[in-house]
Formats: sequence, structure tokens, C-alpha cells
Amino acid sequence: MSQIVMVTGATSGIGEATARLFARNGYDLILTGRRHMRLDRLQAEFESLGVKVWTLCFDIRYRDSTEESLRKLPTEWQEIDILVNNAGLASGLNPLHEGDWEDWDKMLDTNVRGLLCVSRIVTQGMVARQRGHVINVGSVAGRFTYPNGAVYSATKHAVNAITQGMRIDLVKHGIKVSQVSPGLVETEFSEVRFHGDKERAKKVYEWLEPLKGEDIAEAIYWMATRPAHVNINDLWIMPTAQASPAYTSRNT
Ligand code: NDP
Ligand code: 8X3
Repeated sequence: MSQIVMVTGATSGIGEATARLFARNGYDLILTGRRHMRLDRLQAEFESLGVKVWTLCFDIRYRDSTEESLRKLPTEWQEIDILVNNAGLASGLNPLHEGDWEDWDKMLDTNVRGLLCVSRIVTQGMVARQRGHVINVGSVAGRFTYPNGAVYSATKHAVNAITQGMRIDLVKHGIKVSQVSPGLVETEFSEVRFHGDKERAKKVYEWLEPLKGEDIAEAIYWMATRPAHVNINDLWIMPTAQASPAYTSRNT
């Protein structure tokens, strides 16, 4: 029987690449995001590979709709084997004293509260079955803070703490908990961070070769396919041209 993988934030970037890699390898997929047309397109693409797909369109910031979507999963989709907690974003890049309340709410509600809500619900089923694997998408910003990134960084430090805490709480139930912590990955991340300013977003990846969503997808897939007795706690992955969040080497 094939395993069920749920990827939150599957409509672009790392989540989309992860979903595509699992689909190519024959896993059944639950895909989430807010952009339903993209979810429909991915569903059609993956089903053409012979893979079963269920899509859930909801905003992870709202607990009621998140809970409702997950609780309404048809019985045959409820036994999630692997949860990839990927949905997340940065919004704004400002010194703390100039921070925007809305940006802060978006980041805290998506990256921390949203991840917690999905994890609580999905791991209840994993505990009942005494098996499962949760893979959280953290960031190098979960270890280092960089100028103007205090709040995004705080949310990813929280993901790091939640990952460690979940691992402790779930170890006696045979559930694996892993984290992948990427550096610069060229996705829609910077466009979202700069509120749709494509030109400014492009500059983030100029004069160096950033990671691609596929690079992180490969790491996630590798973590998910280790033998039963092996858990990968955390993988830090940066482009060769990046030494820390704020230090890169650019060929200008
Ligand atoms: P993208 O912007 O390309 O993808 C973000 C995904 O998250 C989209 O599928 C989006 O779906 C989903 N998402 C965002 N907000 C919500 C929400 N409120 N409700 C539901 N889904 C939501 O960025 P990345 O692929 O780069 O980001 C994926 C993860 O990787 C994030 O957690 C990010 O913090 C992390 N990361 C990214 C790095 C980078 O350099 N790109 C580096 C380190 C970590 P939709 O808009 O359809 O809702
Ligand atoms: C995204 C990585 O360094 O651009 O989590 O904030 S960084």
C-alpha cells in the first residue's frame, strides 16, 4: 500500500518541488495552499502519473478553517504517514522599531500558529497508529538572526524549538520528527517578502547561484526514506556562495 504524504504550501517553491518528487516516486499526496487553481493544476499533473491526490484549499492562519479542512478528510485520506510542514513566509524586511503590525501577524500566524495547528491535528492520528514522520521546514534564520529580519527569524527559531519539543513528545510513540533548514532558495519567497515587488526580489538572487526548490525537496525526500531506525534531526543547507544568512559571496 502506498504511503500518504501531506505537504502544506504545495502551490509553489519548496512545497511544490517536494510534492512533485514524492508524486514521481508513487506516494499519494494531500496538497494544501490558498491558490486553488494551482492546486487543481498539480492534482491533474500528478494524477496523470497514476498517483492519488487530495487537495485542501485553506488559509493556515485561521485555526477554524484549518481544523475544519483537516477533520473533513475522507476516511481513506486520514492516515497520513508523512507530514511536511512547509507553508510559510517572510513579510517585510524592516528594523524592529519600524516593523509593520500586519507583516508581523502574517509571519507569526502562518509560520508558528499555522504549523502548530496542523501538527496538533495530524500527529493525533500518528500517535493513535504509533507511526509517522513530521518534517518541518525551518530556516538558517532559525539559528542566526540578520539585519531587519528579527521577526521572521523569531518565527523560525520557534519552528526549531517546536521541532525539538515535538521530537521529545513523540519519541515514545515511534514517530520521527525532522527539520530542514535552508538558506537562500529562489522561489516566490522574496516576492512575497517584498509585497509583490519583483524587481527587488530578483536582486536577492543576483550574482550568485541560489538553491532551487528541488534541492530542498531532495533533502526532504532523503530524510523521509531513511531506514525505520534512523531519524535525521536537522539538515542545514545553503548555496555554496552563502556562509550565513547575512554573508554571501557575489560575482559582481
Ligand atoms: P513560496 O512563497 O514559493 O511558497 C510558500 C508556500 O506557502 C506557498 O505554497 C503558499 O501557498 C504557502 N502559504 C503561505 N502562506 C500561507 C497561508 N496563510 N495559508 C496557506 N498556505 C500558505 O516560498 P518557499 O517555497 O521558499 O517557502 C516554503 C517554506 O520554506 C517557508 O516556510 C519558508 O519560510 C521556508 N524557507 C524558504 C527559504 C527561501 O530562501 N526561499 C529559505 C529557508 C526557509 P498559497 O500562497 O497558495 O497559500
Ligand atoms: C529564508 C532564508 O536567509 O533569506 O528562510 O531569511 S533567509
